[in-house]
Amino acid sequence: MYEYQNIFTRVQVHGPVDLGVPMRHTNFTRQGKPFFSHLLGIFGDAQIGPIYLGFLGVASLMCGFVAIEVIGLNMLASVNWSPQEFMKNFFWLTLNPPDAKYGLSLAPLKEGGWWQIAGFFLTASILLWWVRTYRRARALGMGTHVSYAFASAIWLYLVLGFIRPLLMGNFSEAVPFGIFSHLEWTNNFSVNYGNLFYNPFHMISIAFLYGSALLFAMHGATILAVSRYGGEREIEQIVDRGTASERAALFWRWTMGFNATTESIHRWAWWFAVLCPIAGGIGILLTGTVVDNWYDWGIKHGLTTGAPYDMTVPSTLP
Ligand code: 07D
Ligand code: 07D
Repeated sequence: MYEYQNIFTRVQVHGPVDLGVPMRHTNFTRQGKPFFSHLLGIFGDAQIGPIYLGFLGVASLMCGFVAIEVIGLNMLASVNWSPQEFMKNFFWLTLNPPDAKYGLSLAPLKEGGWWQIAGFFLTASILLWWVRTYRRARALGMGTHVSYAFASAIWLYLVLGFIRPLLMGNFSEAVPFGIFSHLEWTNNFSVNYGNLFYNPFHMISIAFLYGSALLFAMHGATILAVSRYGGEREIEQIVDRGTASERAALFWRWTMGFNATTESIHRWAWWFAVLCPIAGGIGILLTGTVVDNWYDWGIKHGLTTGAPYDMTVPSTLP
């Protein structure tokens, strides 16, 4: 009865390798001889491969490789080509966008030109990968929900690194490539534009971020809780009474009066996840273009009076 109360998937059923459905309308085949991995089977499906790379996959990986190479070699150059220093300082190393004086023009390589080249290839890689998700979904006769979810993240990425800098007339507005430098950029962005907390689209984005975590926890927990009745094998369950699916639904109807359905919970999850970067992208796009200072905006629209909070201990206390 308690065998399912484990953080990992415990049962690994092995059959012959599954080659998947036949492929239509393609010049490419799937690569690699499929094999099983017990270790990976603990986390997911034990069968590895075959993988479909195709033209778009190869093109995307090549562009991604060029981007990482340009970023990595610039970082290595910044520590005098010392591999030890590179490893030691990796989190602090950065490839920065051009200086403000270059506006939207091509900058000399060492003054942001490399950043522009890396940005071009990273973006090409991400967009090619997007088309790949779309085409693979279509080839399998699926909907394109994954592609459109990915597109929402790409929207925020493009706003941060391309669309907003275009509107501001300056690539110096864009995000640097670096672990801690991109955090500093995020902090500076908020400070320079009067604290992002007062940006209503940042608020909406946060609500969907937190909401996504909550929904993910509720859904994951519910399905695990009925996996002892085979609840993760949804399809056989949906129409019958007394099944895992019905218990899962009744649990929420009894605890909060309302329950999602096995279909609608995934629509909730999709919309919460997708609306996080969509709202975020709108918030970033408005910053510096329409609103220069979110704190002043907050005062004007009654979000805050502007009076500083007194965080000191009141003097009446002992
Ligand atoms: C778990 C899926 C796997 C993805 C992972 C990330 C790289 C970068 C670096 C070549 C959830 C792989 C990382 C490929 C390699 C170089 C130099 C997704 C999962 C594991 N951030 N951010 C991180 C990116 C922005 C912010 C971590 C990317 C904005 C804050 C990682 C982008 C702003 C914090 C990272 C991007 C912002 C982070 C963990 C692009 C506002 C953290 C990410 C392309 C949104 C956290 C040191 C993660 C951290 C963190 C990657 C954009 C803010 C390095 C690729 C500009 C406040 N970001 N980020 O798990 O620990 O995501 O930073 O837009 O605290 Mg970031
Ligand atoms: C980055 C989408 C792009 C990623 C793509 C992936 C690869 C790697 C991987 C090979 C994440 C490409 C992947 C290349 C391949 C492998 C493994 C999505 C990305 C396409 N904030 N804030 C948000 C909170 C503050 C600031 C969003 C909280 C401060 C800025 C989110 C707090 C200041 C920006 C959020 C807080 C500040 C944001 C991000 C609390 C800093 C943004 C949503 C509790 C001092 C971004 C409108 C997201 C945004 C953003 C949360 C505080 C600055 C909801 C909880 C006040 C500048 N913040 N923030 O999905 O959209 O990101 O803002 O304090 O740009 Mg914030």
